[in-house]
Amino acid sequence: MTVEKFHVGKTVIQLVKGDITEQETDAVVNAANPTLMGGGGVDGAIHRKGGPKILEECKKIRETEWPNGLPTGKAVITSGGNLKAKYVIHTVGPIWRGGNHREPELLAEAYYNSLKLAVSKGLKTIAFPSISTGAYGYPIEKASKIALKTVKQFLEKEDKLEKVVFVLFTMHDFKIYKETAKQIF
Ligand code: AR6
Repeated sequence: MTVEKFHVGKTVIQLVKGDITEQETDAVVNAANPTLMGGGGVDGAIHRKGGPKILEECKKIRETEWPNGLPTGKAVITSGGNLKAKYVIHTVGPIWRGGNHREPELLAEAYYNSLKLAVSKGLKTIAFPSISTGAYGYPIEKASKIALKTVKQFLEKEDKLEKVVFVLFTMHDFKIYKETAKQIF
């Protein structure tokens, strides 16, 4: 099985093995970098499939709201361009530097601020990739605990979301999230 389901109150937490750009949730989250100008991994895939509209909106955000770049842990929203998702929430996870440089706190903020932004826009469903565990080098066992705990804590106080999906790109990553989720939910 490559789909697992858990619940926090009325909200369904789903773990799936798949591609974030194929999700039909209201929003998909982009594991971006502070420039908001695209990159590899999830970021590259989202901009490639979503088309130029997303980048245009990111440029506007840089010109207006965040001229020096989006700080780690913060989140902003654009339309989803050609994606199935209506919106992309761009957040920046921390680069892993051994674990003593506020990485856990900043990773939790990236998830928390993305969820908060989704709720503030009235969205009901959101899909996350495993933020920071690719190019940014965050060990995935540690990252999965923070990701799932942060979502749980958020949903215990906020019941407006119907579904939160974690999209894991490989079977290996999916299994790690599944084991972590069994401990947390
Ligand atoms: N769908 C779901 N997950 C994916 C996909 C996909 N299409 N592609 C990769 N992953 P990364 P980061 C997984 O590197 O670590 C970019 O260049 C991947 O296997 O996308 O936060 C940005 O511009 C990994 O488990 O994000 C930044 O500079 C996870 O998604 C930097 O990388 C995250 O990998 C951000 O690094």
